[in-house]
Amino acid sequence: MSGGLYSMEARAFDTTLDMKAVKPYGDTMNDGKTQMSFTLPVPPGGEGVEAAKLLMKKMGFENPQVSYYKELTEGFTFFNCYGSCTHTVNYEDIYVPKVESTVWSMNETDDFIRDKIGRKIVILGASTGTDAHTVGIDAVMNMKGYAGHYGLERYEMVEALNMGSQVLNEDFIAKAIEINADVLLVSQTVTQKDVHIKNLIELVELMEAEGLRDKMLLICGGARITHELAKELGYDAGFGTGTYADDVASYAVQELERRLVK
Ligand code: B12
Repeated sequence: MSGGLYSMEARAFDTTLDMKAVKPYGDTMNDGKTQMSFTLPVPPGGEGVEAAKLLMKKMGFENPQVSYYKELTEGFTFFNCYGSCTHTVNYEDIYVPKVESTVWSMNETDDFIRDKIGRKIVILGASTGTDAHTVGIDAVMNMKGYAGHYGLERYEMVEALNMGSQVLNEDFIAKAIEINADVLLVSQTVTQKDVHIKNLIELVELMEAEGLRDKMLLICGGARITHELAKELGYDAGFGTGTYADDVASYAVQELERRLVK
């Protein structure tokens, strides 16, 4: 559902809604009601609850309440809190850069490759550097796919190779050269002091040094990846949570064809 449609429906539901000053909704428009949870390095008890409430106030919540708390391990307590958010955002001012392509089904993409590219396209993927998270790249590449969307290995007109996780950038590039890849898919779950951002940048630098950067489509993805961040880091596109093979394949073939006709 588009943001526009949603706001029309919400406006019809309650005319006090102002899209220039949006805040959380609990049971009355603009009540700001928010549920929040966090862990504090303090023991359970009255002082801990007070600390949680004071923090909620500092974060801009009125009437903070701690509805549940539990000691996780000695000296650490988990808090589940409620409060009314005092801040608002202007929804109408928001601009989010997105990958520009039409999302096709697997069969539509296969047909497009047959008609416009005339050969199978080669896609290499991996979770690179120290990253051991494989579920994301598997979801996009595996034959069986993810949430009812077949992965790239299922596409008739795609030669897909998934190298798995913790693949060194050097090895990834060497494989890309060996199989003459058209598209590189890099999965990166950004954790631990942003070490994975540095790894993403290093791959771009290595490709530039090898004179490869403009010869292959370079795409990254992962839970904290946005298209905006990917572009900043020197990638052609970035995909985040909720991506399916359909999204990536459609974009990749449309972009490859754009480059072919140039
Ligand atoms: C499973 C898991 C692990 C497993 C991974 C096993 C495996 N074989 O993959 C193990 C136990 C190894 C693990 C380890 C760690 N993990 Co972990 N892990 C998770 C967990 C529970 C699920 C991740 C997952 O599989 N998601 C499902 C997939 C389908 O989603 P996805 O990865 O986002 O992928 C989708 C999109 O992002 C996109 N996508 C992904 N890649 C690509 C690539 C391309 C090219 C494209 C186009 C799209 C795309 O498409 C996918 C499908 O829609 C999450 C918490 C959570 N619930 O999300 C934490 C989480 C990701 N892990 C986290 C952390 C911190 C770690 C560790 C650092 C913990 C530690 N201190 O040791 C280590 C790091 C290990 C390492 N060397 O990398 C944090 C990251 C926090 C952050 N963002 O800063 C999380 C969020 C948990 C948390 N709340 O703290 N983890």
